[in-house]
Amino acid sequence: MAPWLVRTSSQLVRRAARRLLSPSQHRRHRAPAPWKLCSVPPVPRTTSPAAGGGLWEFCSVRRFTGDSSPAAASTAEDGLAGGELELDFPGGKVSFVAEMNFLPESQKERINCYRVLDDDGRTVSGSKFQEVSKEMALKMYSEMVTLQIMDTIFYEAQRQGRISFYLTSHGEEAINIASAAALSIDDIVLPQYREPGVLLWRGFTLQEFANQCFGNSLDYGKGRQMPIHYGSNRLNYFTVSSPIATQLPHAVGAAYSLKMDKKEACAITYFGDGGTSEGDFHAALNFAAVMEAPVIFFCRNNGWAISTPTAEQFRSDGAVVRGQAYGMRSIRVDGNDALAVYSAVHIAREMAITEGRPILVEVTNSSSYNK
Ligand SMILES: Cc1ncc(C[n+]2csc(CCOP(=O)(O)OP(=O)(O)O)c2C)c(N)n1
Ligand SMILES: [Mg+2]
Repeated sequence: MAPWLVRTSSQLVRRAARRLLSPSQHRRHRAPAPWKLCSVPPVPRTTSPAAGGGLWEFCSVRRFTGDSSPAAASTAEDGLAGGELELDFPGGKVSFVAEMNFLPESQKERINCYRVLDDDGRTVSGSKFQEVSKEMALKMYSEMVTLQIMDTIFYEAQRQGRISFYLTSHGEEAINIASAAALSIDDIVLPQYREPGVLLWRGFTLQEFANQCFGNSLDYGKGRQMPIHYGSNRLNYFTVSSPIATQLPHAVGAAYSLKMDKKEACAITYFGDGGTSEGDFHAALNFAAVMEAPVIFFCRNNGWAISTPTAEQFRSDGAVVRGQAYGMRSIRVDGNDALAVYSAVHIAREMAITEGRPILVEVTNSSSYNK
């Protein structure tokens, strides 16, 4: 530490200790300074800037743990015993330590992945999940099959030159259908391009899909968009936009408006691992966390952004740890497991709406680029 800094901090400690020993003097020179020596144990922090706390609450306040007696104060004057100090810093208390610890670049173990079904479709013993009725399970299965067939037909139509562009959701059927099944129609969807199953689940007909892909007169966009850029006001589904990740900040705004209107609904935005490499991802997560917007960030991590593998996009443990870094509850889920995806989104939605907070769900999937 620079000598002047050592001097300054020990002067501050001494001055603070003197104030404690002489309350009248303390009152006379009530400091505008942000440093304050006070008695401990510190009262649980009840006010925050968000809850109406003043600027004072927002300042750094140095508290000594233990006794606030003169004896304790003189101990403080003798030197800074690292473990005995806490910094009351915006966001919570921070302990001082004597060691210099750099955070490691990653956790020892990677974040685990929630699953309910094993590779043979049997329930993993002890797994916790949301029950679905037989009718619901059948509808989910039948929509997954419909999505696969629709994809095959349109993909072949594109290969034959009948439509100019197409992308399939092969391998991501469970991600599409199970997440959609866990939502309510009032929830606003802001998609990327690999989630037509969400629209299918909400009642978009195969004819409506075809109208858009062929850009005919019945297409809601009147042929002004590339194929697969679906959208539906009726079904609360924002139109797919080509630039990756622009829908994320939009979703936060939409979610915040739902919160202001006290609606029993959330916004959900879908994006790929490639979307997490855009600045919009970071802006949106921070914006949502600070504004406490009821939005679900649903990341489909399939390992690739076209020809760029995730290893060349980021070095973090996927997207899930980045949710936590922005102060958001986050979970990693097996994207091939419809029951796990359904359960995670069901709970995420409940938490987002009842607690007014964003949630990040990262689903892993390794099959969509192998088709
Ligand atoms: C801002 C922007 N940059 C680049 C592109 C070109 N592009 C289209 S799809 C894509 C890959 C996206 O990968 P990911 O988000 O992981 O989605 P996936 O295709 O894997 O489902 C890219 C880079 C784009 N559409 N927008
Ligand atoms: Mg991807």
